[in-house]
Amino acid sequence: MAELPALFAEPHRRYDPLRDEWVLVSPGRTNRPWQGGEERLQVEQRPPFDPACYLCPGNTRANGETNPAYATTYVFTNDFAALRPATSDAVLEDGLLRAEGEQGTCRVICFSPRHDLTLAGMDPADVRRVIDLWAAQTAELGARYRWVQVFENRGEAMGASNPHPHGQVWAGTALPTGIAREDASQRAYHARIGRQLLADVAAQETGGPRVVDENEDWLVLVPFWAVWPFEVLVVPKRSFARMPDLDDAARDALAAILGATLRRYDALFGVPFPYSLGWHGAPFCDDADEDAWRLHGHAYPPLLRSATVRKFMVGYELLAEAQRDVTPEDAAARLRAVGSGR
Ligand code: H2U
Ligand code: ZN
Repeated sequence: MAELPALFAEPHRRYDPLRDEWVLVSPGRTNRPWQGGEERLQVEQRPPFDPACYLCPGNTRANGETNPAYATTYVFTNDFAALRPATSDAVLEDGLLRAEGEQGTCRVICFSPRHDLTLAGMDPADVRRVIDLWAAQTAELGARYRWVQVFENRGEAMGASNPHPHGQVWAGTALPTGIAREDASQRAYHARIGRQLLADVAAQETGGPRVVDENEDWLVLVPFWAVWPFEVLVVPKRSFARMPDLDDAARDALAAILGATLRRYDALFGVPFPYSLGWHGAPFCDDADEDAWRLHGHAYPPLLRSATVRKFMVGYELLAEAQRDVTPEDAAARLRAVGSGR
């Protein structure tokens, strides 16, 4: 591997071309003494079925509905949905004060009937089933809504309410702020250069110091501009605008590399690694630019230097700009080194 620029050993800023923003990188700061809070360790043995779990097959949820005896995956409308289909579409404009009604829907996706499994521990064939479901949900809701956000919050540190393997999908009529930024960046880059922004990122990063893993169809890397310590970007090597566009081969290859990446996470500090993981593809707007967009996944884990010390987005980050201590190159090297075995 080529030598890293000397700049990377000193405080410097890096540019995120997807979100059009900067991050401050301050290498070496993790050596500072730490007398602050530590996360509680979440290593508990879970049974395959928990009679008190509201996601296990056959159990009753908070609103009194009963889950079917599902054998693979199960989707239901969130009983405490943040978006609902039949809400006001009124618009308020009062000087600087603006508001608009937002319609949508929120669903919960159970990845497995097994309470004790995680995506990292599931067989590739079962992860493939989850990918197929993510794709189907995206296609179905994309017919009605402009944005479909598929995601998983895992672990108490990320606010997950239940250890049963599950994710969520939220769909809404507006283009959320972060997506609008990614949309504008990819459109502008494609219009200017004639290639996809993420195709060029993949081409430039392949074989480099920030790659964590790759297979025939996918590249997993710690982005040059990563904000979270062990953040990764999952990019297909071929051009797919949205998850439903993935062909059979790309879905199988994704099941393999996603499981492997999440096992690297778990191996890093020897604990079930908390994270938020989600997918971004071309929006379903009438004027969507499918040529500019490339589907990709973001994983944002909060842990910084052990199972118990997390990164906080506070002070300078909240008031000025995101900042990180471990360089993306160091993070990638550590994720490569831990391996992805079961
Ligand atoms: P999280 O673990 O990421 O919070 O997702 C679980 C979701 O499940 C959460 O959004 C919903 C919560 O609203 N839920 C139900 O829909 N029914 C229940 O009986 C409990 C939780
Ligand atoms: Zn359960």
